[in-house]
Amino acid sequence: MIKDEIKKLITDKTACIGIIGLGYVGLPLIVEFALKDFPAVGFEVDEKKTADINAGKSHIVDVSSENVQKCLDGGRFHATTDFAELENCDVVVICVPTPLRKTKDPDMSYILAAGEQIKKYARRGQLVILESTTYPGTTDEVLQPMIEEAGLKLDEDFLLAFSPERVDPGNPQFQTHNIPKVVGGVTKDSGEAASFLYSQIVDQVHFVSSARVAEACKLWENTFRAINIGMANEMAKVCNALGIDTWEVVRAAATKPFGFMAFYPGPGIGGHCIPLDPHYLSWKARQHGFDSQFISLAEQVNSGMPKYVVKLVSDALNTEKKAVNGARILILGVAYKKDIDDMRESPALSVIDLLRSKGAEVVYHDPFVPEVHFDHAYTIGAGDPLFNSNLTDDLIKSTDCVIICTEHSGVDYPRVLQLASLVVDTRNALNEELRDGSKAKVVRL
Ligand code: SAJ
Repeated sequence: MIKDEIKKLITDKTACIGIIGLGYVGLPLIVEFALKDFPAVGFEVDEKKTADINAGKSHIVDVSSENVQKCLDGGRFHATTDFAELENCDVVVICVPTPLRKTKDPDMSYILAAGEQIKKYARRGQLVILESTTYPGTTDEVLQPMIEEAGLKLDEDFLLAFSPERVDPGNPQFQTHNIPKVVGGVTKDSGEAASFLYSQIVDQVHFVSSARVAEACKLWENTFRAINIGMANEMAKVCNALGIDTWEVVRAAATKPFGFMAFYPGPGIGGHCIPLDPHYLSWKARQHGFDSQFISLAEQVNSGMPKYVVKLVSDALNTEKKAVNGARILILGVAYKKDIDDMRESPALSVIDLLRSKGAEVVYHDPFVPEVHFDHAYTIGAGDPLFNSNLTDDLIKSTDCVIICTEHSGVDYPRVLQLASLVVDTRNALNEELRDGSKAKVVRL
């Protein structure tokens, strides 16, 4: 039985682990296996990333270069762009991006490219696992036929499973080994072999009955977040309309020790997971005649937040007898969330674009982001980057409005409140004490 053959290789730690894609998911994973003395080969299409890793350099915040070097020193790990080495791998884990097309449909090109390489070098005796977040059915409808086209039969020649990545970059409390791992096989043997593999590096493996259950589990996790953030954003508008302090309400609700989980309003949702993952689920549901109203409503509310923020700014300027047109506006924090440098899908980009299309002059200060690029999805500035401005007294004093889009730590908010005339705080970065001592007028979501 191929399951027993693969499990024996894993037990003996002679199973060669191949991982396609050495990004924020693949690199931590392969280092975990290599540090546990498994022979491991990392597959990349990026020559520089490959060379850096083979030189003992990590480009991922959660993986130390020391650990990469330690794996290399063990002589059983290296990175390569030569996919022919897949033939030497007994396990192949796919950790490639799953973005959206402009039409908000799944972009499966990275998974298909990985599948083609696996098919090209497939041989008897391999366990293939997909970790990339995708719609239920991908593993058995897309990957299985590709490998079978190589003349291999599932359960006799190869095994196939899905296990969602749950990496939370920069989270000091949860790293690969202590984040429970959900695993589902296209067949029972596949799921058992994949679970046994992960049990070598993860404290808790949660076995489910199929790859589809595992695929759907991941999408439920992140759709849960998108919808609840959408509700927080809608509650902010309700509280605003009723003249109630949103943040005081959610803080009070969060005192309930059960049956409530706090989410907070903001200028919209960014990142490469939450804005995208729900669309994989709704796309697949639509193929089966079901239209998910919650997902589209959450998308509508969340993607409408930049516009709502700009209206708050416009109304606030109006009270000062100023227009957005011609106003000089400083954005504090442009990364998609606090204390990181990631700009992917950041709502600050939409806020800046909307303000500039209304004639405002926009500058930004973000200690994590040296420059901001706008692609052609935005009205203004495609190809014309904005550069980080130092937070000088003159800069703050020269602005008609400061907008806090991301509440990075270490920003001198008291100084901003003393020198600015108007501050729009979309993240509750300014506590009551700061607000009470402020010379600037403060407007909040
Ligand atoms: N956001 C809000 N209000 C909230 C929470 C988040 O506006 O109450 C915004 C954030 O500012 C950000 C976006 O939503 O722009 C996404 O934030 P996130 O906290 O969900 O962070 P991500 O995108 O890094 O999500 C990842 C996900 N991890 C994986 O998919 C493995 C998510 O499942 C995690 O729960 C999340 O990290 C986390 O908790 O850090």
